Formats: sequence, C-alpha cells, structure tokens
Amino acid sequence: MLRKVLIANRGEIAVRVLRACRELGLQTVAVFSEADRHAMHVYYADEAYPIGPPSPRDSYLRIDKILSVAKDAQVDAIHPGYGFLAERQEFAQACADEGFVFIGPKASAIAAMGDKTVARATVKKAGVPVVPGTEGEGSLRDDEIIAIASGIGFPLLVKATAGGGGKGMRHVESADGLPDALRAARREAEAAFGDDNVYLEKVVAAARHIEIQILADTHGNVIHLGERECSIQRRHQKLLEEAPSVIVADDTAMREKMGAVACRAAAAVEYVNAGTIEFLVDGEKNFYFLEMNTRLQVEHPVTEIVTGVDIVKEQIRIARGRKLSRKQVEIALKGWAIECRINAEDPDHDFIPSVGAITTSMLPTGPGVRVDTGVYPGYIVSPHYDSMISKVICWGETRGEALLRMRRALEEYRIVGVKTTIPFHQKLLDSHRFMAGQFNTSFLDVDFRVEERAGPDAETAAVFATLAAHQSQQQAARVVQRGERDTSNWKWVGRWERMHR
Ligand code: MV4
Repeated sequence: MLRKVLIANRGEIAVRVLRACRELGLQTVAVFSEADRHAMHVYYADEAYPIGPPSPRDSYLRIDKILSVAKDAQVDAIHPGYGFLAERQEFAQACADEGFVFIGPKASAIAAMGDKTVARATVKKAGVPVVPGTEGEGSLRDDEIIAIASGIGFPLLVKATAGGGGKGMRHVESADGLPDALRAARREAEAAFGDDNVYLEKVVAAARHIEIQILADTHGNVIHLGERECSIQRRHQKLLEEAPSVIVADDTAMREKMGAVACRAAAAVEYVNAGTIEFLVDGEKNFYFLEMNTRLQVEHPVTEIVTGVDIVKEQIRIARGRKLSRKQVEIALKGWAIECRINAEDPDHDFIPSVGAITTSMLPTGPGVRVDTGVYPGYIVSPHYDSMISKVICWGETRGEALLRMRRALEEYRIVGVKTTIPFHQKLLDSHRFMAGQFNTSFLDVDFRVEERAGPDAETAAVFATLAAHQSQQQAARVVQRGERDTSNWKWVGRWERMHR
C-alpha cells in the first residue's frame, strides 16, 4: 500500500512532486530547513517537519533526520526530487532498509551509473556506443593513462570517475599537456568528490548535448519518451531546453535508434523508474553515451508537454509495482516545447546570485504556457540554495510558435526585488543562430558572446528560424525578401505566422 509520501526536497521540484501526489489522492509530508519555514512546499504539503539549519549539510542532506521524520509521520514512500540526496546510493539503500519505498532506481543502479568508468564499461558491453577512451573500470595510475593516451589520440579530456557536470574535467591538446592536466583533474576531483580517480575520453568536437528520457517498470518494460536538446548551457549550467531537438525532429530513424540505445543502456543496469541517458552528438549525427542521470530532471516538463505523459505520476505508478501506463507504440510527440530556467542571478554581472525578498511576482499564464515555481510575493531568496526560482515552459505547434510564445511569456513576468536571468533569455531568443537551431554546447560560452556584439536583426533571424524549424518548408521561407525588412516586432511576428500557414 502506498498512501503517504515524504518529499525529501524543496523549491519548485518539491511543489511539482506534491502536485502529482495531490492528484493521485496521496497524503503528503514536507521537510524544511530553518531558511524554508515559509517556503511554498511547506504550505503545499499536508504536514511539514523541520529538519535543521539552512545549510544543506545540516538539513536536506541529512539522511538520518529525513528517515526519522519518515518514521514519525508514518509515510510509505520517499521521493527525492533532484539534487540533494537524489543520486546518493546510500540514501536509496537506507530508505529500502528502513522499509520505505524509494521513488527512484535501486541503489545498485545509482552506484553503477555514478561511477563513470563502470557506466561506460557496462553500457558498452550492452552494445551502446561510447566515446573512444580508457577501458575497464579499475582505477588507473598516471603512467598507465599516459601509455594509453596516444592510442586514443588527441585532443582528449581527462574526466573524474566520480564526476559529471564538468567538475574535475581537463582538456588536453597533446601528450605534453597530459601530466599537468592529470594533476589538476585529480586535485579537483579529490576536492569535489573525495575520489581522485580519472579516465580519458577523446574529444567529440562541436558536439550537441541531447538526452533521452526513459521510463522502466518492475516488470521489465523499458520505454523512451524521445529526446531533449540541452546544448544551451553556460559553464555546465543548462539555461534553456527544448523537445524535440532541431536535428532529430525530422529524423524519425535517428530518434528510434537513440531511443532504443537509451533503453538498452537502462536495461544494462536493470534500471527501474524514470531516468535520462545523455548523449554527445557530433556534426555527422554520430551519437555517444555520455552518462546517465538516475533521477527526475529539472527539464522533465518539456518532455511531459510534447508526450502528454506525467513523468512524476509515472514514477509513483512504477514505485507501486504497476506496469507503465503506455507502450512504446503509444508514445507520440506533438508540437514543440521550450523551457527557460529563471534564476535569481544578475546576467549583467557574470550571473552572480541575487538574494533577498521578492516584493512583486507576477507569472506568465495563458495558452500554451506552464510555470513551475517555488516562489511568491514576499518570499525571500536564500543564499543557501540553488538560484533557480522559476521555470517557464511554452508549447507551440511548431518551434517558431513555441519561440514566439516564449517571447510573450518572458514579457509577462514581473519579478521585483531580485535580479533575474529573464533579460538574458530575451537576448538569447533574439539570436539568429539560436533561432536557426545552429548551436552546440559551446554556443553560450563562445558564439553567443561574439554575436551579441553584432546586435540582433530580427528579420534575418526569422528567416533562419523558419528554415530550421521546417526544412520541408524551405520554399515558403524564401518568399521573404531581404528588401522587405521591417524592424517592427509585430510585423515580424505576422510575417512568421504567414510563413507557417
Ligand atoms: C565531453 C565533451 C566532448 N567530448 N566528452 C561536460 C560535462 C560532462 N557531463 C561532460 N562534458 C563534456 N564531455 C567528450 N568526450 C564535451 C563536454 C561538454 C559539454 C557536455 C554537455 C553539455 C555541455 C558541455 C559543455 C562543454 C563541454
């Protein structure tokens, strides 16, 4: 029986999970730190329990305190959300040991995917393409790594075995640079993960970051929900995601291939629940396994919107031991979804976190707009936690419609009291290359900065975007002559709409 769920998280994702529980008629329990006494997830839950000081180490990361609340409140299951304890095998194991259902994968699957060399070796054995690199799963000494390097070829990356997210990663151009890179990567990995093991991968140049959402039940069924395009990142922080990806949208064969490979990777670790397989995709559309995220992700809504599958409800269904609600053939993508992450950061000052009271908060609504947030007027943004305060997800029948809707939605936001990344997103949506779908993982850190200085030209961008969104409608895009340019946004919107008829 699963009647009562504890959400071991805070912010928008705690609210997101609480909503799914509510709709399923489940009782809910929130936990909160001293900084979160007035946080939205506390008000949203049926019951809420304090778990300590603001620092995550003293509250949201305390397995003992969370399990103690779980016992006192007599919950049946625990949802970890993302971040905090979501990918800690000890937590999944401790939940199971204490008789609580962990709404996520087994500890063994988290462990197998958490060690990147074990993950590489395991999925490779299952026929999943991995980037050429060091083989096997044992720890390697510097001399062993140096000996292997020339066989792999340069440039290559030194990566932390316990890593992910770019920490402990070093780019190496030639054999000369390898000893220094190994030293630096090991030091960073030791500091970040308490584990200085590293491995090598050949660099996939100008790659896109595309991930596949999968769902697996306890009956051996594994399905995928298509891809998400996640190349728009700044210093390994995603800022915008979309589903589908421009390069996969018109290539059903590629989606089926990536989807099947992702399911195979999940099956290789007997994965159960929702998970994501990350791939690097090169200019020739070759794709390589990068890592697996064994949790619900921030960007899951874009997949929910184009597939109509409620991923959190599906997670709970799986945790109850039921079969997946849909078969692979019943998954169809409809239209396009784009998510912008709204962070309390100052985009004009190197994205430094902006903390303090939110005096006004008006959120976009209306057709095709979803906002997931954990803040409200009067809420105080704390320096202790992630700076993401809101996500806006816009749907459109085409990428063009979703982009125009996002422009409209971003204009509707009124957040006063803290600086936000909204102006940054507005500039991004003006970028020709972004609109044209011509970007890879280095876009924000390299191309966008250059383009920004050149200044936007909405008309050219609209033509680019149309070309990219509908390769099959290139003819229609060409009717817009350079000579008829007009700077008015409304005329531009109208023209774009006419091109899409
Ligand atoms: C790579 C790569 C190119 N080639 N591996 C960055 C974070 C970590 N999760 C893996 N990362 C990368 N691994 C090979 N063999 C390029 C990146 C990378 C990246 C990956 C995904 C999203 C954004 C990125 C930004 C810079 C580098």
